Amino acid sequence: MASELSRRRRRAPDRPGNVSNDYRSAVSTANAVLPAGSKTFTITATDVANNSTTQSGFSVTVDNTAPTASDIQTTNVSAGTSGLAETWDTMVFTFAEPIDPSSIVSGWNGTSRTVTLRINNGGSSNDTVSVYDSADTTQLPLGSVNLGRKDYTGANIGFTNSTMVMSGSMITVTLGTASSAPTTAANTGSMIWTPSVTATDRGGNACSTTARTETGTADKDF
Ligand SMILES: [Ca+2]
Ligand SMILES: [Ca+2]
Ligand SMILES: [Ca+2]
Ligand SMILES: [Ca+2]
Repeated sequence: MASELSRRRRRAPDRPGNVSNDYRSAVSTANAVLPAGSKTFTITATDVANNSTTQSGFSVTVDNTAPTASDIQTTNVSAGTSGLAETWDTMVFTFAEPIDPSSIVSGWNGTSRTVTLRINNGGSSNDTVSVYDSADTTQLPLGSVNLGRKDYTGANIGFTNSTMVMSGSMITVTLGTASSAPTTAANTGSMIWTPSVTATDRGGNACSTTARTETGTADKDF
């Protein structure tokens, strides 16, 4: 795998009026054999008369490791019904390392934003979850979650005005308003999350699509 230099963000100091600038370069592939870890580098500027100056003291992190799925969990809202997907229930996608939020939504910095969580009726197969944009038209590259059971819904449901926020290696989706009523799972199950290769870490390494089963004792989700 090619070594990738992590992209670095530069934020200008806040100016009067709280106008700030955020700039990032494209991913640079520095060297295919650089070992992972912190590396220092210098920048040399040369003018047309060949006068040059070199500035040291810069550093980057080389990341050669593809991100992977670590865990998938749900929570049930306080006083909610376990096994029933409801407003304020959550689904938590945990990666093995922080991923680049802008690989999930272009320009996203990880702060709370509106999305649509869909629970798809699997019919004779298990029900599944996928996450779409706020308009419920474009699927986000959070992959697909097999809910491990068939009785979370009998119809395709979209939870509009759901929210998505990133913290460390976790992306938490909090359910919004259901387009139709889901059903309550009659018993426990274990979810299986298959991530999307479109998600990347900050070094641009594509996520492994190896599926990950919910950790812990089988329980009712949502
Ligand atoms: Ca990595
Ligand atoms: Ca619930
Ligand atoms: Ca179903
Ligand atoms: Ca479960």
